[in-house]
Amino acid sequence: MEKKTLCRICTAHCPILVEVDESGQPVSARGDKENPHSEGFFCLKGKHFPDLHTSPNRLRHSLARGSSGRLEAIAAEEAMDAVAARIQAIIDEHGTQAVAVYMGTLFYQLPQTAAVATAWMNSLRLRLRFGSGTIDQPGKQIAAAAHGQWLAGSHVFDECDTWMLVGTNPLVAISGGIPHANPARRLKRAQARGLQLVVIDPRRTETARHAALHIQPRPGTDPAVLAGILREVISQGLVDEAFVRDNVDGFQTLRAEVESFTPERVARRAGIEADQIVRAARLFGSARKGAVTAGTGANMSGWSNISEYLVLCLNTICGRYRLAGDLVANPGVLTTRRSFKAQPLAPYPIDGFGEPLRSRPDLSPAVCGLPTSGLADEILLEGDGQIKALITIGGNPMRAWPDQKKTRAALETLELHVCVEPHLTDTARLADFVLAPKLPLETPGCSLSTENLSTISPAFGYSEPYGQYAPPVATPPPDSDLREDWEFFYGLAQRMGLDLTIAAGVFPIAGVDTPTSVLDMENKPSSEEILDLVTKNSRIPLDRLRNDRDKVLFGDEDPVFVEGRDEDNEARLDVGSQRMFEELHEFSSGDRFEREGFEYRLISRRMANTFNSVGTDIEALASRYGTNPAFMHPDDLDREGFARGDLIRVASPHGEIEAVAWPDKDLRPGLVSICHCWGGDPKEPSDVRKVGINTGLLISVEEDCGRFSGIPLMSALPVRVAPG
Ligand SMILES: Nc1nc2c(c(=O)[nH]1)N[C@H]1C(S)=C(S)[C@@H](COP(=O)(O)OP(=O)(O)OC[C@H]3O[C@@H](n4cnc5c(=O)[nH]c(N)nc54)[C@H](O)[C@@H]3O)O[C@H]1N2
Ligand SMILES: Nc1nc2c(c(=O)[nH]1)N[C@H]1C(S)=C(S)[C@@H](COP(=O)(O)OP(=O)(O)OC[C@H]3O[C@@H](n4cnc5c(=O)[nH]c(N)nc54)[C@H](O)[C@@H]3O)O[C@H]1N2
Ligand code: SF4
Ligand SMILES: [Mo]
Repeated sequence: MEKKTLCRICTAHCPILVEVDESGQPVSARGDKENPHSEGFFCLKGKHFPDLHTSPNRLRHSLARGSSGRLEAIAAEEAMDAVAARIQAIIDEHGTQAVAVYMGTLFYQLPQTAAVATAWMNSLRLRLRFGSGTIDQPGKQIAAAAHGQWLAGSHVFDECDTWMLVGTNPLVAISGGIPHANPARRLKRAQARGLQLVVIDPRRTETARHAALHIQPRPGTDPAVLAGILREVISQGLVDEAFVRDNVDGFQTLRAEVESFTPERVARRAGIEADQIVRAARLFGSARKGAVTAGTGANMSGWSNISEYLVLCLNTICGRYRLAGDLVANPGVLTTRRSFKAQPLAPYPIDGFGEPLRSRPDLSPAVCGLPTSGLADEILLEGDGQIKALITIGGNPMRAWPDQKKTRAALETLELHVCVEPHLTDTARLADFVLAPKLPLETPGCSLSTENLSTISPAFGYSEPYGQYAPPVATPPPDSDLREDWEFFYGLAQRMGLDLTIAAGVFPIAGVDTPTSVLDMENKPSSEEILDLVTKNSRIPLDRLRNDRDKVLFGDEDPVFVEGRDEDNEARLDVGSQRMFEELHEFSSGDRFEREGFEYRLISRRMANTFNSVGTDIEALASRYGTNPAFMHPDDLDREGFARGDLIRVASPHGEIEAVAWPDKDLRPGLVSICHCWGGDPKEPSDVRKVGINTGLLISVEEDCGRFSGIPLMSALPVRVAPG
């Protein structure tokens, strides 16, 4: 029987139909062609979503490290008893500063998990919370704090005639930039009605192929390219002067700061044609509606904050926002009911939220959270305040954290490591307890996490009022003893005598009071009840989605228009932030990442068939290359004497890896492009052709880390290559 639900591997949350056998096990999946939003779009990973539920690598029981030193099956309730007692003992002896939590990508994709686990951390007053966001695109939050936010939102893709993407490849990552639901088709339609796409990426990506203008710069030079475009927008007279006059401070500072980035100077620094900067400014600035957005490429290559800040400045001086009286394209479905006002939220503090890490006096909690790149060192540094316990939820540190060897050493040092994880990952193998959860097809869910992404960046989230409820459609594997992720935190709270208050939404919405609810700690709420609470006061009640599963678009509700500015609102956006421009000065003074003898640059990329570490152990998803190859331009391969499939060595100033060479004519010469989150445990011998290699081995968490977030240099990293 086929059942309607949502894929939950990545944030696209594609509507799918899952075939379930008589015993309730999911067998196959396909895109839901009747869904008017996605029109059947899904990907190969989604096709194999059922395999994640039935794979032999899936845990059927929780695990605990026994006296033999091996991980052994343990009943879920017993596991919670033991984990609660161990955490409590550590807190009693060392205080809550000895307990840290790492929230990976899946944490944010499961609304009940995010809500209840956060409530548990709040109740314990845990300070040491780390997330994958600080090794992803932390400049977004930092730049937003320096710049302020426009509370009526940005133009959305479907209404725009220009669009600019910096270091992001939405046709593969399906992660924002172009709306998730069928991005290729949306792009095609938008182009048919005249949208001009500009892509800035050192690789001629699947997305760049469709661009009216593709700028292919040296990696790590986005600040130059963006400053150059800003300068041209200003000198070509393309500034939205009325918007700037009414809403923006710092314009003269911005003009002065970008003045030296002439097209010729940018061309030299970025290795491009000067004319491309002039054209990009014209394409972007002269259109009526549009937006520019950046992705991981622009954030991992050394200049996360200033690149994201310049992106916001470009949107702002071109007035790429909705104004009073405009129709709000997506006023929300499952997020908190709110009004949209044509006014700024003034800039707010970037940092100053508490003590720096003990191991890293340069890294303090900032608006993007605590720096995950500092977590391994913080665990390793002995003495007062050392972290004794780590709880990992929906993440895979051994694959994802930069500096894999240090990560391993840190995980081994812990007194207690608890993973909430459905698969026996490299990280789970090192844990003391693995709490085995049900997977999304076995639990109720909804599209809230993806809708809520709109709070993170322009061009994220849904561009239309879309919402879907996803009931449980499969039963957990036979003879399993699993709980939903959130139930583990509820169970720990009960055992530790904690009260839980959960907040609606997954990410807070600027300018909106988040509704909260106190949980009954005696009679456990159901998962459906938790869903009701995380969608409390939503514009469309979740029950309506439950009761009519075919209705997923809510554009026929009363339209919502942008309201005028509050009378007492005097806030202004800031395009002249000195703290941000300090980074542009540093950038201007030369290439601080250059290292003699390392003539190539390693850049990041995503592979279509795997999602970070997810799917790397599923044959059908890994088999295209069997590994994560080291892509190089064919001319570079010839020059080095490498052929397709050769083993080569790639060395950075911090480490060396063996990888499989692969030609990619779409790369700018001088680059090596390797996908992250592959590779086994560095302490155990493994075949790179079968398990791939971890690029985290090349990355340093000590040098070249970004200000405020600590994001290491994970793209544009200097490397050299040699035969394997
Ligand atoms: N060198 C380098 N490193 C990188 C990057 C890079 O480009 N280059 N990219 C970075 C980025 S952008 C990110 S976001 C991070 C990703 O960092 P992580 O989030 O730490 O890594 P993932 O592989 O996404 O981890 C997801 C985990 O969730 C588990 N999981 C799946 N379903 C469920 C579920 O229902 N419940 C629970 N509890 N767990 C589940 C999966 O098995 C998997 O182990 O990696 C970063 N690391
Ligand atoms: N299939 C698949 N989808 C995914 C993921 C996955 O692993 N697989 N991961 C998910 C996650 S966690 C995230 S955060 C998102 C990320 O989504 P995106 O940010 O879109 O990630 P990528 O597809 O890697 O695109 C980054 C691009 O940046 C380019 N780049 C590298 N260095 C530079 C630079 O210095 N400057 C510029 N301008 N470009 C540069 C690369 O060539 C690459 O094309 O994707 C999500 N979706
Ligand atoms: S893009 Fe693929 S992995 Fe992501 S939600 Fe859709 S089907 Fe699942
Ligand atoms: Mo990410």
